[in-house]
Amino acid sequence: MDVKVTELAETPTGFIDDVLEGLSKPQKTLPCKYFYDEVGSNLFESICDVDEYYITRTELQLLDDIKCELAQLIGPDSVIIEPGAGAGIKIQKLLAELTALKAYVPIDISSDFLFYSAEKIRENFSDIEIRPIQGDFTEPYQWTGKKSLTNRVVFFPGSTIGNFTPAQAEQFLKNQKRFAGKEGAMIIGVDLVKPLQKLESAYNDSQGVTAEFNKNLLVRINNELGGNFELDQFEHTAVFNPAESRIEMRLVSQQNQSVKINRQEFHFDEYEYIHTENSYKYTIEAFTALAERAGLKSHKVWTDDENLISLHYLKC
Ligand code: AVJ
Repeated sequence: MDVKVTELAETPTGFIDDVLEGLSKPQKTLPCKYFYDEVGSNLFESICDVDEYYITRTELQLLDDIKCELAQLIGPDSVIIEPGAGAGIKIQKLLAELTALKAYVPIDISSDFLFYSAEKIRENFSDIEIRPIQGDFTEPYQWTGKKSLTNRVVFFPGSTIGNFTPAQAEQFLKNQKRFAGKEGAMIIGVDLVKPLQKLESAYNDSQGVTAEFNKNLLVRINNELGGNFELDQFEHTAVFNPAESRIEMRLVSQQNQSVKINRQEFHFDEYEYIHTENSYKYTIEAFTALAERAGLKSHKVWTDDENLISLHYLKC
């Protein structure tokens, strides 16, 4: 494969430091970016297929419906940057419609997925320049190529923005705006507020895929950091926190127990939990207001028939 992968500088100690720090807090917590090793990225792809998880399916359909309009807005000779590109399925809908795209820049923390998607896109769209970047997209990134690439569009679908708190999301959008430049734009996918039952079942699927995805964090700590979590002694739950308008994913200790990581011991009371992920839900109005606070102009918003999700075209 002739796709050159750029790596973002990452501190090799990041995982262990983040884990020890997170588990030392009064409310134990682990950063959700560590879900996505190869196993976890595959589990996430499986989540996208479970009946209860409506986001991916609905957004793919919406993208299909509006792809011509989107391509017109993006215009010719653009560069598309996709933070957290994953398997790169959504972008392929757009690539088919775009004329004279200059480059596609997928960014992902999982190098396996990055290679896989870059190769797939290379197969289907041989004339598009692909510049994958491996790393954590919340860190600043930049070009390594000589050409300065203009007409940049940041493509951030899938409600990934929901992993940030609103304050972090605003900061993220500000950073992307600076990166995209004056003529730049952003396409952001947002999961909308809806009845609690529908939200909670999307994160508590009956096949248990989300539970396995959540527990993969403990598997990684055991395998990579010498942890001794007993996987059966933690239970996955996801609850909607209405005050914060977010789903909280948790791993709940089933008994009074201690766990060792790297000779450090952590105590869990019965029912004490590790907070592993936030997934914020917005109204269209609330998200538009957030984007405007970040200095972006809301150009157009689309939603599906059931108002499950929205896609926002924002101008820098
Ligand atoms: C990838 C962050 C959009 O929050 O819905 C899915 C991750 N976690 N099921 C989401 C996730 C549990 C997902 N995002």
